[in-house]
This record gives sequence, structure tokens and C-alpha cells, in this order.
Amino acid sequence: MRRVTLTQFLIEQQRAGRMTADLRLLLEVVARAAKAISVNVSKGALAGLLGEAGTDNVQGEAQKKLDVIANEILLQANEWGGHLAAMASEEVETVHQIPFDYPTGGFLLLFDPLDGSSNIDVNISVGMIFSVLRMPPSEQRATEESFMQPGREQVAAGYALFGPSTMFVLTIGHGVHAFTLDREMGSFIYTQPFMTIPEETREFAINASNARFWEKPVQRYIDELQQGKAGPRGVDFNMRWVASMVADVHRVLTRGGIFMYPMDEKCRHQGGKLRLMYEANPMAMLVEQAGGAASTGRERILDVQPHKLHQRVPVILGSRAEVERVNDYYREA
Ligand code: P6P
Repeated sequence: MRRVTLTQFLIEQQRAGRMTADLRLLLEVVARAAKAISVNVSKGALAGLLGEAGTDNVQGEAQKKLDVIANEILLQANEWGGHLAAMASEEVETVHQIPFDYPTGGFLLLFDPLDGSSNIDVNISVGMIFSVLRMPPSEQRATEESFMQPGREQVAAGYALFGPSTMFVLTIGHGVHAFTLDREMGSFIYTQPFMTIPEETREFAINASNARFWEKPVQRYIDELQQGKAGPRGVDFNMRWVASMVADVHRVLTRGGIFMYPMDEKCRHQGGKLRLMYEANPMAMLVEQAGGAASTGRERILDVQPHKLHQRVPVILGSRAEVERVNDYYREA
């Protein structure tokens, strides 16, 4: 089979009129930054990059050195290209403006530069998540308000998964496509066209230690899964929880399943655990493009109207039949 690189794939998408040259440049630059992050992540202890950076991010979380490095790689890689109006990062409290001596463009880039970073020190897969919005044409200079667009407005979304292999998975609204890094060539090779989530599943992902804090519909749903054959579902289910959203969602995209970080009493005061703009929204676009569904339990994630850059939401995503069952339990509650 002919090896198709990410560059060739993107050029073909542009020739087919599915993207502009600026969006192609943006995705190429993000993918190149993902390779640089992969090099740093894979050095691990050899580079003395593990452990705390001694600083806290806007979430008040202790920043790992690699969080800081990944954030800087993405900011510096994307500043000069002339394709962006501004950027937003989980690691930065406010909008990151393009330096005045660089040209600006029509896209807004949002990212979580290293998600699941608590797993780094124990050598478990971590990832980078990104989302692309259009800069509102009526605005001259990007502000936080420019980013306050529901996820259905995204023009592209994706992630890099730093696991046994490094993968780059993206959608521009025409299916989900996966690429695997060939480290010898330094190219992302097209390995999974049109990823599709199976309708039915036998696998669920949730942090079960929070069970006593979940809302009743989630407690009802998980209880039925755990009853297995003897319960109302009539089949046994399996559970996985990597505690790295990119790894868990990639498994769902690859072999089906449902991923849940629902509202619970511990995170209710924050509106949820996971962030809307650069975790839930990009993953929701990918999952819907792969035939699945993504909900807060009460509404479609891509319809949530954002009010703050770092706001959080409950996340229930994956095999459509399972997400719709959870939605039904919320409606019946
Ligand atoms: P918990 C990682 O910190 C993260 O944001 C997601 O990647 C992951 O799904 C979740 O939090 C894990 O949360 O409570 O299980 O540690």
C-alpha cells in the first residue's frame, strides 16, 4: 500500500476544496509541534524533565516541566505563520496574542498542550488536544469573547497521542483520520482512514472511585453495566480507566465504548471536571464525526454556549446507543 503522509493528505483535502491553505498550514504546524513534544515526552527521566516545574497553571495545578515545555512549543510554533488571530491554552490564563511583528490570520487555536500530565511520571500515555475556530470577521483584535463560540462552530479538531507509538488524529468535518509517526522519516503516515465508533459496545470508562458523588442517572447506568449478564443489559461489560482523556477517547474511537467524566458532587462547584473549550469540544467533534455522540447528560456538548475560556463541563461520549441511554436516564430523573 502506498504510504501517504499527513502533508499529502492535507494537500489532497485542500485540492478537494475541503480546506484553505491557511488551515492546511495551521494543521501542519500543530502536527510538527506534536513531533517536538513527542521527542521531549519520550526522553522521560533521561532528560530530567520529569517532576514539577515549581509553578502552578491557571487551574491551580502544579505544572510539570513537560507541561510548560509543550505549551511553549505550541505557542512558538504557531506565532509566526500568519494563520492565527490568537491562541488559548489550558496552561495560560488569558488569550495569547500574536506578537505585533508577526502577521495575523483568520483562525483561533485552542489547546491542552499536555493532557493527563499526572501520568507522565509513571510512564503512561499522555496527549495533546487542539481545537480550531474562526475569528469573528467583525472583530479586529481577538479577545476572550472572540473564543466564546459553541463547539459546533469548530472548523477542525484533533489530538496527538504520546503512547507506544505517537499518533495524530484529526477531523476537518469530513470524517476522522489517524496518522502514525514514522520516527525514522519524521513523517506522520496515514494509517486509519475514516475511524468509526461501533454503535454497540461492551466497554465503559469512568473513574469509579467517584461513584458515591455521581448523579442518580449515572449511578443507575453504571450499576446496570456492573450487573452484567444477570442485570437488565443481559451481557457482561468491561471497564478501562487510563486517567488520560486522549488515551481513553482514542480507545473509544478505535474499538468503541463510552467515556464518562459526569457531573459529581466533588466538581459541581466548577461545573464539571473536564474543560469545555480544549478538551470536551474537540473530542466531541471527533466522536460525532466518527458516528458517536457526546453529551453533558443534559445537552449536546457541541451546543453548549461558552461563557469563560477555562470553563468545565460534564462529559459523556462514545458509542451513540450508550450515550443516548444515559441521556434518557437524565430525562427520566
Ligand atoms: P481523574 C487528566 O488530568 C484529565 O484532565 C483527563 O485527561 C482525564 O480523563 C481526567 O483528568 C482524569 O481525572 O479524576 O481520574 O484523575
